[in-house]
Amino acid sequence: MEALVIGKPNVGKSLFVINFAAYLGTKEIGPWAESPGPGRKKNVLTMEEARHKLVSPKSYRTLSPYRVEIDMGQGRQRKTFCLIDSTGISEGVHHQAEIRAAMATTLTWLMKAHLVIHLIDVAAVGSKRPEAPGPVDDEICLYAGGRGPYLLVANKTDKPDVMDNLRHVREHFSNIPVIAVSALTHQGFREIKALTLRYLDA
Ligand SMILES: Nc1nc2c(ncn2[C@@H]2O[C@H](COP(=O)(O)OP(=O)(O)OP(=O)(O)O)[C@@H](O)[C@H]2O)c(=O)[nH]1
Ligand SMILES: [Mg+2]
Repeated sequence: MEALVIGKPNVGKSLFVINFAAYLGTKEIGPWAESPGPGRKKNVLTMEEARHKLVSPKSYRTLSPYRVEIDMGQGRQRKTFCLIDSTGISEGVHHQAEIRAAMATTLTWLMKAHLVIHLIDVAAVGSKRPEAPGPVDDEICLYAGGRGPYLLVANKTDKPDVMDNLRHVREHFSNIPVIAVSALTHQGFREIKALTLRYLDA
């Protein structure tokens, strides 16, 4: 099973993928390439190296979607799946060809992933920052939610004064549960794990 982590740039997809994978017992990330394209050198990173290299306050840090193999449990209880980190999806057509191509790869994953984990930045609600929830989130929710297993996740709940924003997000997406998480503090990971396991068994 492949679980795609998708959302606008900078919402915390990479930190979520790395920290959730670590929470589930993963010890390394990779093979990972600095940028897309054939013949690029690929590395395996420790979780600490991955946080250092892949997480950044700059938008479009992740240009080369990569898979993280997750192996949970042992023997007959063993469960495996793949988490996929992706490029931020933003409104409109981006002026940089490399970013457009990376977004296209992400949208291809969106069409075939078994589970879609859609992150929004609850701390950015109402701001003019690139990570602020916007029309593209409505479109991802409509498409992925109508297509198959889908989780809508409000990230960065550790940040101050986010409760009003969370209420606003829940009102906006009133027909779907919004799971509050912090990729930084691991808040909400237990719930995401339980739901992911349920979809693995389905
Ligand atoms: N406080 C807080 N900061 C977070 C959290 N998740 C991510 N961040 C920060 O938000 C910024 C963006 O995180 P990334 O994981 O690089 O975001 P991304 O969605 O992968 O970004 P792109 O790859 O550029 O699309 C970084 O500075 C992270 O440290 C969180 O739960 N809480
Ligand atoms: Mg990223």
